[in-house]
Amino acid sequence: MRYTFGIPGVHNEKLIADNYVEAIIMNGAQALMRTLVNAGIEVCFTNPGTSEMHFVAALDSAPGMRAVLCLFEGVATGAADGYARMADKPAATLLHLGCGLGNGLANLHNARRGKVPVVNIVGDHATYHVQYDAQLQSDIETVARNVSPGFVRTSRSTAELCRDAVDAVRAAKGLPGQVATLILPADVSWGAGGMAEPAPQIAPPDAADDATVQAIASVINSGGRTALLLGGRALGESALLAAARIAAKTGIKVYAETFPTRLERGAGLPAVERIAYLAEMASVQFREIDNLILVDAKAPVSFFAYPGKKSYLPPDNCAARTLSTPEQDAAGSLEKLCRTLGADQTVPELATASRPGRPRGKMLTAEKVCKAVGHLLPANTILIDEAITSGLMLSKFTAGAPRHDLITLTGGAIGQGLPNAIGAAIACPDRPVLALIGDGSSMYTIQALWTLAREKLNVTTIIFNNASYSVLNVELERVGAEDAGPKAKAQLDLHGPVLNFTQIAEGMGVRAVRAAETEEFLGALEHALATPGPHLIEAVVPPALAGLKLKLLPHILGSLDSMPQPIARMLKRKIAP
Ligand SMILES: Cc1ncc(C[n+]2csc(CCOP(=O)(O)OP(=O)(O)O)c2C)c(N)n1
Ligand SMILES: [Mg+2]
Repeated sequence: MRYTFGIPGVHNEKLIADNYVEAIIMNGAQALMRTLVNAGIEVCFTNPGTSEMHFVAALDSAPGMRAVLCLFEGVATGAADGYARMADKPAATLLHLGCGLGNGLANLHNARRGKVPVVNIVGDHATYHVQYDAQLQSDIETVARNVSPGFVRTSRSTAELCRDAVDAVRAAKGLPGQVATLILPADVSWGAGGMAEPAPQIAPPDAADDATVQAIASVINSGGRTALLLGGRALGESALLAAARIAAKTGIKVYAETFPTRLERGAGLPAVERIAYLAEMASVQFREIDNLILVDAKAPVSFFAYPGKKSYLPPDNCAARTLSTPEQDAAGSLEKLCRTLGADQTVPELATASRPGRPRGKMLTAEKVCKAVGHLLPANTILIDEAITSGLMLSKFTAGAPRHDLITLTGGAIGQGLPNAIGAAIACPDRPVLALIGDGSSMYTIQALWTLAREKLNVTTIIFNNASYSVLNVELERVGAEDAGPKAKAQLDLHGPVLNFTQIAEGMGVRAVRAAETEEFLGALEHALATPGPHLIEAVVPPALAGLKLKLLPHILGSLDSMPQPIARMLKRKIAP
């Protein structure tokens, strides 16, 4: 606290004198760094340029701030996202003007959709330089607003900088978590007279009020078919336990949103079924629901529009009501509902410990990789799923594995998984991180491997090399795009040259193994999980959905609606458990 200034109630002359001296010698960047550390921000994921040099120089004045260089802005923003998901507090980024921010946008989008806090710091030209419209000049605020709608601010002076930073931290951390963008002109950064600020006070969120809880309890007690839909912060242990108690007491269903920011799961925790990605399958899940209760979640809509198909997934006769909003305390609200329903002593149903056996058969497939993951998953793993079609069986094979956290692609912008792995490993250095990534997805932010190596992070990456944007072949069928010829199909195909991820990884300092056979893969995974530091396993597999399966899928999906519920349910379990 020696460096904080003007704290109400502090009348210690020595402290004030110290601060006065510091204020004279600190520039904006140094004071900003101290303000960030005061606010509990311990890591900055950087990709700097000339306008950020004073911020970079100030890093050495702040022992409490770890700086992690990322070789593309999308890696820095995705790492900040992964960090916050696991640390439950934001990291900072450091990006270079509008172009650097633009490069980082997709993963800031994923963070925004996941309601993840990020303090996004973007350097800018000096305020007086703007009028000359130099080469890198662009409208940063406009770029930022897309991912940072709740807080974009260009700091105008060194004197105001740290108050702006505190406002940014407050905006990022308050619920719902968000990307707060602070634009830092070079002269505001190098200007003298920076004064660090203390951490912002952030009021804890309220639980749902009594009237809302009563009304929802009445809906549940009314006897209609009801489901809870849990999203965001309702997917942590205490919220899940409360929901499972309610389900055990009242017989209602519990669903989780399709792409959780962070889902706690595995043996000893309640197992929740996620809403399916494919709208036709989600409709099967909703078919018998009259009341949908939202807990930090939106009523589900289809990921894309498809000709002739509904966008809004719950059936017309299903009423959606909100127990708690993203601004509120999801777990507290569920616990309150649990007490109101007299379910707080009810024994919840929990996933029992069970692992799949060792996968057999010579040829490796995506399904066998998922089975091997379930077979070997270490306790407390942070499991990152950006495997797209290759991960279809992952949930099934890991349901009874030791307790773990699952991170998924919240905003649908691929290239999230590898950067998330950096952040998650830095947030939780004692936990194993296992990232399952599609070959296509990995190439958006493949430079993340270099940061994994440089920081010596305990991350095992499995890349599914199916030489395809396989899911887009499914989508091609589903949207009914007819007459797709060789030119069209070439846009979804990654042959010629086939990527060699083992060489790519080795070139960035990550130990890598290529496996096309099951035993080879199992050996590589066992070794990677037992040996510290980053590892990459390139799993050479055929596309999970190909040939007859791919041809039949649109027909099966198209006829689900007219099938009896037990058959539709069984098919859903088979295709996307
Ligand atoms: C930023 C971004 N660009 C493009 C897409 C469109 N897209 C969705 S999935 C996909 C291909 C995924 O391929 P891969 O990771 O290899 O998984 P597979 O489909 O083979 O299982 C693409 C290009 C996207 N979702 N996000
Ligand atoms: Mg692929």
